[in-house]
Amino acid sequence: MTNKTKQKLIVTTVKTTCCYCGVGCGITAKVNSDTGEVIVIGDDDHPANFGRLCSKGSSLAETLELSSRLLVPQVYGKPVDWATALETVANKFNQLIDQYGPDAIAFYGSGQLLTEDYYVANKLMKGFIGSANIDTNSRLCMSSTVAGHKRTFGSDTVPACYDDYEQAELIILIGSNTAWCHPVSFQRIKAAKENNPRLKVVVIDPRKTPTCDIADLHIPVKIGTDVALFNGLLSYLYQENALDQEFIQQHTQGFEETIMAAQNDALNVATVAQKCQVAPHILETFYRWYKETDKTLSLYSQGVNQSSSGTDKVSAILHCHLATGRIGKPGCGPLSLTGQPNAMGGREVGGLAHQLAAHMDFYAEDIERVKRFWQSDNIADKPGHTATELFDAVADGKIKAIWIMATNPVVSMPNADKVKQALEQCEFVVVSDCVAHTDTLDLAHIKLPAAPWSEKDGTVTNSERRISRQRALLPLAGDAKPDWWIIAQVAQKMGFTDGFNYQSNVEIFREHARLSGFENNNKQRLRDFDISLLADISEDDYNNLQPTQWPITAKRPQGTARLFDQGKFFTPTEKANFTPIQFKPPANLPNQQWPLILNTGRLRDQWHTMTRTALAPRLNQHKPEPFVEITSADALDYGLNQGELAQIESAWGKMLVRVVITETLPQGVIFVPMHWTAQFSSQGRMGALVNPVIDPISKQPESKHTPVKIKAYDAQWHGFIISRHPLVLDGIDYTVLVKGNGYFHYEVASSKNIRNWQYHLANQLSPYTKELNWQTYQDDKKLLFRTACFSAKELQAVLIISPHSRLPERGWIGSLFDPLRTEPLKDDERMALLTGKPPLGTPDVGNIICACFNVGEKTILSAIKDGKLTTPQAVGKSCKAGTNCGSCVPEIKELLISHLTVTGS
Ligand SMILES: Nc1nc2c(c(=O)[nH]1)N[C@H]1C(S)=C(S)[C@@H](COP(=O)(O)OP(=O)(O)OC[C@H]3O[C@@H](n4cnc5c(=O)[nH]c(N)nc54)[C@H](O)[C@@H]3O)O[C@H]1N2
Ligand SMILES: Nc1nc2c(c(=O)[nH]1)N[C@H]1C(S)=C(S)[C@@H](COP(=O)(O)OP(=O)(O)OC[C@H]3O[C@@H](n4cnc5c(=O)[nH]c(N)nc54)[C@H](O)[C@@H]3O)O[C@H]1N2
Ligand code: SF4
Ligand SMILES: [Mo]
Repeated sequence: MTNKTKQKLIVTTVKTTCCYCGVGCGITAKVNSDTGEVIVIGDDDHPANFGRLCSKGSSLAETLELSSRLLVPQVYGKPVDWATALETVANKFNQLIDQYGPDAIAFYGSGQLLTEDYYVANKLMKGFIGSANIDTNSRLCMSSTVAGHKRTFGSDTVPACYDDYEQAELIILIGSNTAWCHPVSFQRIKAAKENNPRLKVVVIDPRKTPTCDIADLHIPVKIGTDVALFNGLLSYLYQENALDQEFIQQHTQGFEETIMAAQNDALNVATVAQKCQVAPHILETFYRWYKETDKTLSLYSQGVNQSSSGTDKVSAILHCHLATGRIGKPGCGPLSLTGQPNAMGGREVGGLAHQLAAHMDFYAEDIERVKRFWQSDNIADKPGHTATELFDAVADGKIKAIWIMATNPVVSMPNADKVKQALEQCEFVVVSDCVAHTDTLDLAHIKLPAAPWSEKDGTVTNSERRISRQRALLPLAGDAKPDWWIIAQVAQKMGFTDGFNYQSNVEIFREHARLSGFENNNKQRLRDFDISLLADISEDDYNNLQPTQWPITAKRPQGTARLFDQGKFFTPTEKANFTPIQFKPPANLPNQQWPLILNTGRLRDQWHTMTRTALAPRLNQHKPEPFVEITSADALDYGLNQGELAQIESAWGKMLVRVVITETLPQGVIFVPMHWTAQFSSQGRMGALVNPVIDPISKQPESKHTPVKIKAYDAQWHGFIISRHPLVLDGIDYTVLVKGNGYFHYEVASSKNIRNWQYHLANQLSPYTKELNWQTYQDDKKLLFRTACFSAKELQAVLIISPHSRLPERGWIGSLFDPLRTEPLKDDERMALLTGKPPLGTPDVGNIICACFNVGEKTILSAIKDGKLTTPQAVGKSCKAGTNCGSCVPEIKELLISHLTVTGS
């Protein structure tokens, strides 16, 4: 046999779906079943991405490591077999239910569960335990959209689809940093714009984000004022006679009251401009474009949802589409960009505490129907606690046991210190996760190892209602099990044997599909979610299921691209509802004590609480540290300097982060990324500060608006350590861990003096290597200390301490730890470690801008300078940056501009 045929036998190709954002990109994975090696590329045939992947998706293979995984069940800190773990959970749940009733138990799930997992969790809690105390992180994510959709359409329906990107002539991105958070959709819109010069893009965001790169107009609204903006638009269209009166008459109800309320709220551009703090001519331009363009698509995300007026913001956006009849037609409509890979699947199975299953509610007839379908006599008869209420009930001791699956609430919930305390005090905390340590898992009494992406298998639904398969690439590692299996086993051990006797995921999917069509024929209350055509799907067909948009029924066997094409909605009258709404400012306004507003959100290369993305060194180099963005005027007022540290405090908690001065924000607002946790930083967990105010209808927290104060942090010293081995750094005020290629990089700073660093380091490194030798430079007067330690000739760690934050470049020191490097350090490199300056001619790449090709800021800048480059295309040609996923092109443009500004050319 030749080498070539040998290779062929062991490499298999598996088509699956990305586990990150709601774009839901198809992936083609090549798996070497002998070595477990995986290569990931975009699936050319998948209609969500047609072969494209962003930096996160394309580095998925780099996250498939076992050393960080939770691989064995643990009960009170002891590794046990599955039978013991499952029985412990089931017995304790039963005991607590006997003692206190079913509402003493709660589940907290996530849009990162597969539909099959989610279905079983919801069925167990609502159908058999008999409580609706199951909510999910979707409460923090999409619940305002769910509430807005239901109030307006009678159903939680996303009417439009991605094909509309190419057909639209006006795309409005509201509270969405699409360039970083839905990068493949962003690239698709960018390409559509290049192909169709008529297509205009408007970005509505208080920050000037990288998404503004393709904006014809940026509207920097004041946080929380979108209702005024869209009420203003409705009034304007009305006054300009630009409404579709026929559509309003035939297909909607409640218009009169709504237009009155809108006029009251936002009669003219001047009023709106004042409320939104936007220049009137910017608003006028937007309103005019909206009036003139039939094919209008509104894409929106967390700047809309995460607000105490989130539901009203959604309604205000939908109203403008209904009033102009721009819905259910190609190239127009509202389309909420969902965050998580299965945010939509969670909504389908009723993962939120106020829903039942298959888009049913807690109406008597729904309860009765689901009860019959599940053949259970113990179904919940009322909604349960929503996320913030649920953790409050844990804190109050009303909930005695909680099972958290696929989410990290100690980081992501508002008032997260309270959530942490609640879990510390809770009698019984069960957590299912894939990694061994998270801020939440570390508080669990029972730890259950769940199968991650690459090992689990089932379905997910993306933003455009498209159901795709996630397929396992690798066998289950250690004792890890799929979430549906874990939940079904606990159910059976609790005594619910009949309803949970699933042998495989396809059985669950069939049941879910069957329920979607079950008695779905009441003309008064038809349900939009219907995939009944798949109710008897064979195992083979399930395994080969092609990405399809629901509804999927006998009438629509190929799925459905757009809904509401007939102007019929899922209300008893089949008419969509207008609801009179009025702008309300955020609940907690800044004041003398808390003068600034904290806005929070995402970075390009990290996913939420970093449990997966932080494993890929190249994803950590874009923004290695937690930081706060602040305007230069505010920085001056509060005595902050670029690159130094600042303490931010709210009425709820504190954090310590690096200062980044920028003019992309309005004055009075600061921005902090949501990603850092106690696993990666000593004081970077932003959830601790975030106010727990919620939208009264959707109960979604106002995560984008918390009053805070900020002050400079007075460090005695700053420094960093780059080490071949992980270290434990206790007692230092500021520590941040950045995983690099072959090394662990720690940023450190403290207000307390630390003596004898060498001794501490030697202690930490002793488990890994003996007989260290050191080279040290010390200047006690200048408080400078640099040391490098070696074992034989191999570099083990470098420590640099200084009284100020201007420290040597980390990039070139990190590169000395490259695992592929075999030769010992050269003399000039050793010397460089002492002087803190790289040897002459050493390329220092700077922060990574292009994660796909690992190209740093400094490399790009020198390419621009040396080649006199003026376009991103020329930069791409010169150093490849920006030529794969394209997510970094906005930053390359910024570098081009900054170079032009500096050189004045
Ligand atoms: N790289 C990356 N991508 C992700 C994720 C990730 O963790 N990392 N997470 C995924 C998930 S779960 C989600 S939900 C999505 C979120 O995707 P996005 O919603 O796009 O992301 P965010 O950064 O949370 O917030 C978007 C913007 O809302 C703006 N904003 C704040 N307040 C207001 C306001 O009052 N009005 C308006 N109009 N805008 C406002 C913020 O300034 C911010 O730029 O991203 C998904 N994609
Ligand atoms: N201030 C502020 N707070 C926010 C936001 C914000 O913008 N600002 N955004 C909110 C939003 S939109 C969201 S979606 C949340 C996200 O916040 P979280 O859901 O808390 O964050 P993740 O890091 O995604 O947590 C997922 C956990 O599940 C694990 N996991 C991954 N896959 C699986 C699996 O298949 N099974 C199991 N059992 N575990 C798995 C991961 O290791 C990780 O520990 O944060 C919310 N919180
Ligand atoms: S855009 Fe990126 S993160 Fe989102 S699904 Fe596609 S590859 Fe994954
Ligand atoms: Mo989300």
